[in-house]
Amino acid sequence: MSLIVYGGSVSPFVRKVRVVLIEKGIDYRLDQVNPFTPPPEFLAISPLKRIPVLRDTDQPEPNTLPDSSVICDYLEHKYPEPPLYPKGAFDRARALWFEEYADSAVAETIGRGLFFERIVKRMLRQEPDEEVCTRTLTQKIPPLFDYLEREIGTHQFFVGERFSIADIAVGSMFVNFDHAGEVPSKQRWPQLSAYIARVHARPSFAALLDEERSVIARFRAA
Ligand SMILES: N[C@@H](CCC(=O)N[C@@H](CS)C(=O)NCC(=O)O)C(=O)O
Repeated sequence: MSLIVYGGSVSPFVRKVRVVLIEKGIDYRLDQVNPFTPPPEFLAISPLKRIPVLRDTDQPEPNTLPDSSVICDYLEHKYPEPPLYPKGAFDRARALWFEEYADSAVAETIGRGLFFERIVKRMLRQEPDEEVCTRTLTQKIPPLFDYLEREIGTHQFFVGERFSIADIAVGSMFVNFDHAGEVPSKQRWPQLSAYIARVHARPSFAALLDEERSVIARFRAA
């Protein structure tokens, strides 16, 4: 097995990489790294101290790549089948835009405003600040989800009616929303809500959701 992913399984960015690997049917090993207490050698391969990092032992050293978007793009080029990026220049760029939207605004809002409060704080044996969560749910999330609702409309997937990196990135951020005990309202965001259920039902996402829910349940019980 030539590929090692360094990171924690509940990170949405690590999950993006794992979904790509599963969708492409590639074997890999996950080495758990907590980015907040990383082993000293991790800093040498992740200058921004973030997860994930990929190591490809088929390559001579230095053989590591940080950043989920860089890693997913590398995997697409090394293992082109099945393609997870649209072929046309414009569609490909649109898929990268949805990836960016998910990785920046959506990740920040769900990550800091909900997942950190309800899950990470419990891991640290601290109490969640439900006021922060309420503000996130009532003020910050609605415009983000309204945009996704408009864009998905009656389409199966975000770009070109094919599952792509856009769906992997968006779907991945919504797993953390789910871990924080939330689902998008079916009344306000019917299309987005059905789309997320569809994406999470894919075998790649379903397998990881299953694995992660048992980790999350342990923290909830703690
Ligand atoms: N742009 C990066 C973001 C990665 C990221 O922010 N990972 C978080 C975990 S979800 C992390 O390592 N945080 C540690 C820190 O910010 O110190 C990517 O796509 O890989």
